[in-house]
Amino acid sequence: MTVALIDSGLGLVPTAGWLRHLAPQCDLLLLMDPEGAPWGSRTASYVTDRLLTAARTAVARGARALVVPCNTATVTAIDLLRGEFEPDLPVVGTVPAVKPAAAGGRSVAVWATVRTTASAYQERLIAGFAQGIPVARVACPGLAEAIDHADTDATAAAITAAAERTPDDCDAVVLGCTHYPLVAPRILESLPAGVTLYDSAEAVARQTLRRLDLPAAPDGGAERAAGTVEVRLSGRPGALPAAALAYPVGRALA
Ligand code: DGN
Repeated sequence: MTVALIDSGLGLVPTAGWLRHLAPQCDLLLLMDPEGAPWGSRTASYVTDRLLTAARTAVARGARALVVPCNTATVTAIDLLRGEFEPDLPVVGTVPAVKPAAAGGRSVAVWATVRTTASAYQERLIAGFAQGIPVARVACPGLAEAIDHADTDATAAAITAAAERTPDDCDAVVLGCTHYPLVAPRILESLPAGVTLYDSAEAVARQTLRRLDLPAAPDGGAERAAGTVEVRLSGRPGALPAAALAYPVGRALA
C-alpha cells in the first residue's frame, strides 16, 4: 500500500515520520517541489497547479492515498484535489492544531506562511476551533524556504521577527506551517518560558490511517518497518540541498 505525501519541500517530513511510526508496513512516496517552492508566497493558481501535478504523478505511480502535509496547499486547493480524486482514494489535508492549543491556553498565536495567514479558509478554521480564546495570526515570511535551504541565519532572522510580532501574553503557539516543527527547539528559544508549541503532524498521520481503515501500530513500530520510502523532487538535481534533505529526513524516518 503506497501513501503519497505532497509538499513544496521538507514540511512533509514530520508527518512522514509519524506514518512510518504508526504504519511501518506502508510504502511512502514523498513528493517535494523545490523547483516551485516556496508555495507560501506564490499565487493560488500556481500552488493549485503544482499540487495537482504532483497528485497526478503520485496516482500514476500507484498511490492509494494522497496526504497533503502542507497548510498552504490545503487552504488553497484541498477542495479541488478532493473533487478530482475522491471517492476513489482518500485525500487528507492539514489543519492548524488550534483546537488543542485553545483548550489548554489563554491566548494563542498561529505562525504560518504569508499565503496561509491571508486565507479566509484558515480564518474560518480558526474561528471554528478557537472556543472564544483570542487567536493572533502571525505570518512568517521566508521561514519555510530558510528551513528548506538549511540556512541557519535566515531561519534565525525569520523566527526572531515572528517572535516579536507574537503577543506577549501568548501561552500557546500553533505551528501552522508543516516546515516549522523541524526547527521547534529554535522557535521555543525565541519565545518566553512556558509557551507550548502545537503542530499537526501526528493528527494528520492518524487521520490518514483512519481514512485507510488501518490500525495504528503499537509504539516502536518504525523499528519493524518493512515499507519503503521513495523521495521524488521536481526540477534539477540539487534544487533542494542534499544537506537539508539528509538532516531531518534521516532523523524523522529512521
Ligand atoms: N509546508 C508549507 C505549509 O505548511 O504551509 C509551506 C511551504 C512553503 O511555503 N514552502
